[in-house]
Amino acid sequence: MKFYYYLLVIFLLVSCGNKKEASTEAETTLTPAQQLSMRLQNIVDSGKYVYGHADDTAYGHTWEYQPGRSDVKEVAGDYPGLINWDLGMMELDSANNLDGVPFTYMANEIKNQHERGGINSISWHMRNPVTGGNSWDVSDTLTVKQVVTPGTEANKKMTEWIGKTADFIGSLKDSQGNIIPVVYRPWHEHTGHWFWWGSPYSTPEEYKQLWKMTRKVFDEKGVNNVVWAYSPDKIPSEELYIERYPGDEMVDIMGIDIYQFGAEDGIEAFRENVKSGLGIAAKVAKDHNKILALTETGLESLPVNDWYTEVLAPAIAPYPIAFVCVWRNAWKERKPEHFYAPYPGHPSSENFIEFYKNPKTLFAGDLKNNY
Ligand code: BMA
Repeated sequence: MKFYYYLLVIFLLVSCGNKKEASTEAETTLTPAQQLSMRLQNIVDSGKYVYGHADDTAYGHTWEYQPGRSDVKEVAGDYPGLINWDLGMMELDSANNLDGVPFTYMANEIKNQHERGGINSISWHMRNPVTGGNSWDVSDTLTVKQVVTPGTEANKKMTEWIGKTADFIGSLKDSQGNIIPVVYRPWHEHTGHWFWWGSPYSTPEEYKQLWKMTRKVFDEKGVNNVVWAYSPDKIPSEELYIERYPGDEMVDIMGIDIYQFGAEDGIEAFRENVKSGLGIAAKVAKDHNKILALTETGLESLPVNDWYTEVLAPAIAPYPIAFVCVWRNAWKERKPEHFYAPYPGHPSSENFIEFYKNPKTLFAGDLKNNY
């Protein structure tokens, strides 16, 4: 009897060992991007979502570039689960991005966020390659057409610009030299009128070409650490959500950007916009078998003290999002009213701690331990 028992133990040990080997092998054959996609899918399957904050560890309401600091951590005790970074001005070889963040600092903070278990996402407010203005320069309505027409100056310039972002993203590494996967969300809010790539200034086909040329450059360089996110601004219909969608082979995450404007008087419209916009995105994401996210949101200055628990959390609760990301907390010497997460002493702080304690919200520590 004892003999059979030992045999059974040996058999179990051997088969567990094999399984472990098999799964390690499977993990190593996945690209960094596939690993992050799986992680995001696991998060969705758990019924929880990651809380994100743009530029979180670069600066906050009362400070700039002090390693280790974060308004979110100083209020809630942990770093956000996701931090968004912006590559605007990288195209001009500037040392700092459009909001002043040095790209070397950014790369280091992406590493820190990754090593604490968190996720990074990246957006790109790039200049207008035809006028020389910024992303918001919509004075030339043919910019997109020129950019996507092979052989034009604008097309050459943009191909180079995309190459610079691909090199940066492809070079993001942790302390062990492993490539760090990121969510990348180029050409965002294209259903709005404020960026030169917005829908009034291009045909759907031209807009899709922007994506195609971007993917071509990244693929040719062999960049394999990008989970691609598509994120229109709020839209009234499924048709409009999909009208400029570049295709299932280009996109991993279907997102949407929806902000609240106004204080108490803006709550109802925000609820409606999330219900319709995120509802549409959720349906389309399901149909296309993609991950859903609320890629940008927020209420500037947080004039509604319980916004996080009474407005945001209930509005997004019905939808299977992987993450929700609020915009940045600008340093008060630059833009005093421009913040979306509370800082210590802000009247919303207590409420934010409640939001942090909500079992559905995931911060960096939760991700490190469980996902
Ligand atoms: C906007 C504002 C701007 C900023 C831009 C890119 O929403 O925050 O101040 O330059 O995003 O980050």
